[in-house]
Amino acid sequence: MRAKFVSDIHINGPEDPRLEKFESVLRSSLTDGTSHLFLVGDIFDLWVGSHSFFRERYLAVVELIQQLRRQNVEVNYFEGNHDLHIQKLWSIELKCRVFTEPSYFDLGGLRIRVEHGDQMNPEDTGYLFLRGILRTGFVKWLADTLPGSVIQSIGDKMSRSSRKWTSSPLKARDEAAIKNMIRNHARRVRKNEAPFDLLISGHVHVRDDFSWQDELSGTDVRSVNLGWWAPSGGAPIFIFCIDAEGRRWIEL
Ligand SMILES: [Mn+2]
Repeated sequence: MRAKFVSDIHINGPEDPRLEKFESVLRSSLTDGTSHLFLVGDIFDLWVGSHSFFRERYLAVVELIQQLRRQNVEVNYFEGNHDLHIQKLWSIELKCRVFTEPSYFDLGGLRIRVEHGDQMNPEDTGYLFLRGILRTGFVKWLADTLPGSVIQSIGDKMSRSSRKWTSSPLKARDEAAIKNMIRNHARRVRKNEAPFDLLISGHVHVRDDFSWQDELSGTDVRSVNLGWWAPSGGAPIFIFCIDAEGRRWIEL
């Protein structure tokens, strides 16, 4: 068993060097014993609907995913706020599992909750409202119906405005406050929704790794935020991995 967790690459076109890096993660997963791949949202800066436009734009990724699926690697794609309504292509054609809400997995003896993380901040009512609109059937229908070039140009605008919605409340705070929000969210959902040993999220672009002890059972609990793939020259890039060697970060 080897599970890899990747999120928030924000690949913004075929020329983006992060695309090649992502492809190399997929390629190495064909031969290194990877059994589970978790794409935890915002892999692409824009992928809306099941339009052939995006399939062709990122054909090498599509083909690598097909190869992984042929080798029975389980691929779980959590939609982010930049990759939306991807169900038809990614689930029906590519045979991946697509999630739009937090979900739980049993892996390597651990109960793991995975989520993109865009519902993490309950105070961000503006974004949560926008999220509701973006996920309606009407927007899904538009995404599958409009020509790809139109989607791309609407998407560019939406992407900018969604970034405004999501990042302006966060930018005003410092990194420590974002980490607090991640950890508070982990404690809150563990108490109010369902227990887990490990929570893996993304979205906030701040890499975090925090452990604590459950007050009642005394068991160890861990919250991991995957951070993001900063453009070249930025911070180092990490993915998270669970296998026989443990639960660890891998620097790319
Ligand atoms: Mn996001």
